[in-house]
Amino acid sequence: TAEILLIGDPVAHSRSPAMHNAALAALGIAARYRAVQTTAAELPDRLAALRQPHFLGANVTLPHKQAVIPLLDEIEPAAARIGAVNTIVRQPDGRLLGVNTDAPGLLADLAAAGWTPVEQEVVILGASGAARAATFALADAGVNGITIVNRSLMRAIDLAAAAAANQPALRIRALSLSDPAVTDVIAHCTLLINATALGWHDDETPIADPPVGAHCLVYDMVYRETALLRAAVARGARVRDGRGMLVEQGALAFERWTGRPAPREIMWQAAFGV
Ligand code: SKM
Repeated sequence: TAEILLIGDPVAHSRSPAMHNAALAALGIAARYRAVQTTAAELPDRLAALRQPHFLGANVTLPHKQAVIPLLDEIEPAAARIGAVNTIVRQPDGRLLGVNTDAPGLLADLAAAGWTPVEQEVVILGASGAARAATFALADAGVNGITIVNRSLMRAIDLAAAAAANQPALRIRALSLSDPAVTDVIAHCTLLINATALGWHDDETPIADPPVGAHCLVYDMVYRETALLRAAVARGARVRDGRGMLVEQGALAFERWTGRPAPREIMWQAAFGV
């Protein structure tokens, strides 16, 4: 049986195994998808093992999306630009190719929500691999401006500089989460994205009560109802959780590993049961 791994830390919460195993079964593909908790110290060995012939590839999740890059043989140009990999495709000769399906997955789900990039002022919370994918995807889509808000200002500046080098016409800036200007930027934004992992536990949120207006779409990459989304609803904003993005980034990865169209409805049903 062929294998696909989810490499991250933590991974126990992930819906990817249920989602991908249902898709593999539906298409009669003799492979299984398995989450393997992997520390940073274990990462090189985990990737070396992935070169064995029975592996189709892997997904990579927090906190390793940037750290895997130097361990791969080839990075697709889009993933190289983003500086984050969430999908590894094992080539027939054993070489490992790094791909990013988070960026197109986010754009596909935003489009499904009826969102268009015209006249958009975006705030991205976080500067992780997922935040990098969101920043480059939205910059390429042609939004007006992006503000990256992060606990570590250095990491936010790094990401803003990379995106600015890529899209000189884009208005982009970086703010520390503790900067008083954050309140005003959030009040005026039209899309607020949580790209941090804060929200997996009920009491966690990147911002307790974001002062979003009713004109704002609040998008949480966490794929459950979060405290952030509840606070946004109370403010009258539109909200969307990360379920659609999980399915779409997974479907794009599945198509790369198997060469077959992904059964998106089966994947949604298996992951979320509705
Ligand atoms: O990029 C995705 C990853 O492919 C899978 C995942 C999950 O299983 O929770 C989350 C995102 O990081």
